[in-house]
Amino acid sequence: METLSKVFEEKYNKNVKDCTNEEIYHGLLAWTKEQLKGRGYQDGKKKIYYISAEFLIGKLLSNNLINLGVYDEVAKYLKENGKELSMIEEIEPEPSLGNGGLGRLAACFLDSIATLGLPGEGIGLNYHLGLFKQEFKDHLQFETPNPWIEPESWLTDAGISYYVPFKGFMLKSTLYDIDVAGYENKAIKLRLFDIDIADESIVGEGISFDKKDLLHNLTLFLYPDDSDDAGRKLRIYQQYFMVSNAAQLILDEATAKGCNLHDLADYAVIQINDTHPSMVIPELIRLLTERGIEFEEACEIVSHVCAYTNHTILAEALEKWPISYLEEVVPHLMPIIRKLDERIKAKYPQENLAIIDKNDLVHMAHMDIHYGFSINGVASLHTDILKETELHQFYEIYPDKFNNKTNGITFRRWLLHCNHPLTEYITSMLGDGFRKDSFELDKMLDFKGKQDVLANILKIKQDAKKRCAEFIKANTGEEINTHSVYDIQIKRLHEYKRQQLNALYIIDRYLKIKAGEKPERPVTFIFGAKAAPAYVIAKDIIHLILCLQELINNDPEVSPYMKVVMVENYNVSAAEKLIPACDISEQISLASKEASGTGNMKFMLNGAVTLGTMDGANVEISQLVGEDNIYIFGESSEQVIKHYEKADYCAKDFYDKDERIRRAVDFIVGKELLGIGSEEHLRRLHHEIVSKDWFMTLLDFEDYAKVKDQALSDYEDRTAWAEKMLVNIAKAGYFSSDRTIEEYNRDIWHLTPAK
Ligand code: HBZ
Repeated sequence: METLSKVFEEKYNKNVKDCTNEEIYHGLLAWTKEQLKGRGYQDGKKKIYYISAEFLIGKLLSNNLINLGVYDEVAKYLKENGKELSMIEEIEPEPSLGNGGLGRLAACFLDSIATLGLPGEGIGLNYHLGLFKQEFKDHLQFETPNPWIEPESWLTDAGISYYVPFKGFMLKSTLYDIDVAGYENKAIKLRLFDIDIADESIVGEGISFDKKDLLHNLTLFLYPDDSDDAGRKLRIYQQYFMVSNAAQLILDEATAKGCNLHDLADYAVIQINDTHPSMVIPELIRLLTERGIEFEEACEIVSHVCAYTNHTILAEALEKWPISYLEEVVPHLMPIIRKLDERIKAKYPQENLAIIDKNDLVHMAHMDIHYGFSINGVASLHTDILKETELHQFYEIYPDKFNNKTNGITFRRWLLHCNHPLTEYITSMLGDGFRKDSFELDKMLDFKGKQDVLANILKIKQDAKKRCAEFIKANTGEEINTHSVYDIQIKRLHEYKRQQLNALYIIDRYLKIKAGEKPERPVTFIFGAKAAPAYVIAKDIIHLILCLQELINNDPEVSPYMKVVMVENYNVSAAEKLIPACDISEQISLASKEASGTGNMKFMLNGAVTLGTMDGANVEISQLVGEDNIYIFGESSEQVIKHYEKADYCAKDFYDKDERIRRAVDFIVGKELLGIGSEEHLRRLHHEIVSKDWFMTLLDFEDYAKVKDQALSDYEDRTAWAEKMLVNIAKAGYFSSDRTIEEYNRDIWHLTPAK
């Protein structure tokens, strides 16, 4: 710790004892960056370039200290000097460079690529104001900018720039790197492109700004509101800026290593994370032909370099750009895209295989599948649905391109960093082999039935619940009962994820308590979710939850038995505080709609029991833990897909014939909530659920309520519940992103790990 002490002396001319927490944070930041520099960067002939519009990396200090293997030493050093590392952590701003699961997955993958010693880097954009910061006012979500780049930050100017051509002008980029430490002596880079002239002062009220002022706004926000044409075009500008820079960087790095472009596939493999980076395909072809390669050969080369990951079957999330937009933003790509489309049409005339459809829309995923060599889904069920239904026409012509890569999470952040007591306890039971080989967690099963172990696991959970209650108090002002069951649903707000189903259960329970049915133990229903700024119904659902929070928590007849809290500005840091404390993990999407989910994995690893549908990775979780250790409800994905095919689901029928459902749904527009919230929002939501309910909430309500009641009553047998917790932790090993990345490498990337 001598070098660290020196930093404080040199930077502030002070002893660490006399430094403020801010000074300590900045001193630690500088010191850690120095330590990371000394790391061997993974290099090698062939490299993986993980291109993604999002990297939801979370705060970096503690994670870096853990991966550098110095966390305990630093914490001890600070303690000896009267400081708390946990307080220093609070100072760090969280970069909000992602929306949700897709961005967080990319961040977990970087950690695992580094840890496994694979040569690689992440490539994305340096959004100055990130995704918006969420604020609640009058029970509604408001968006404000989330600046996270301070004069001293994790970013390092890489001294690399490129020119990116747009119609009528060029933009010069600057590249910033963030070092990503792997576990034990390794590191890779996250490379974020930016423009020098981005200007935060153009942001007006909330997150409004002139979307046409591209020279100044290009890298301000992640996914600015795309509810209008200007917003959608801005996304195309951002995407092209990202991939043109990436393509230039990749070609430069490869040629520097001796690549003659014909053999590019020996030097580079690109993983296209969802369709946001898909324009890298025509862009690489453009650059290769500019450098003298024939068009046909350029197509061939690129087809051996690019692989595509699909994260959704929701049609509206699969990007289709109007030709007219592309002509306006990147006219030089359109002749290439047209040629790519003609080549396909010549071979496969079916409309549903076309890149450009009859409405002049360019289907980005179709381009990825035709001109990439691999397409993967993110959980076993999801990949099966892609093959059998959503992308069946492609599976028929390219069966060998399709493969599954079930998602994973980095245990460094989601156990070692966020849950020290549990980590230490597992270490005391198993030794520390599980830190590198997550499958060793399986050995916890040897402790089944051991009363002292079960008691310890319960104690660790109870302590986590106490710490979490403090966080909730600070975030929401609400006091919660630490002996209540913590039932948690944290994820982006989307109708298919069905936060509204949870809300209907809460209403039903409230009505029962009002009618005199007092439950044995209180439950705290915890939510955290941001809604896309232009997603009206999602915002209405937030409004409903916040109104319920107000009504229920302030009703002395009900609040001793249940409370509702919605955490404001849910992000990675909040997740780290909530997940260790969870008893029941809500994973209640309509079956077939959640591609995988990764929160479900974080919760099980921290000893929560899943309440979920047979959707996404829940299916694999249930196979691993067995039916006694998970609560499954609801219609199967096959049935749901049939309902959509036959269009035979009618929400109104459920509403009409089931009085319990009707009472809960009508409560949304009853006098209690109308007395608190906005009539416009509540009526619109009520109407949506009764007359449309596209994600079939009412179909699953009865079964959900039954199974949830069962889980809550099983919770009372504390020993049996602790055993479920133990099995969940033991079986989580499969969901390490190290396993996922090993599979990507084995099946898609074929890289040689550095020694
Ligand atoms: O990707 C999520 C899936 O919903 C989730 O099931 C999966 O676990 C996770 C990782 O594979 N997808 C997203 O998070 N998607 C987005 O955030 C998104 C953002 C902008 C878009 C489309 C999707 O235009």
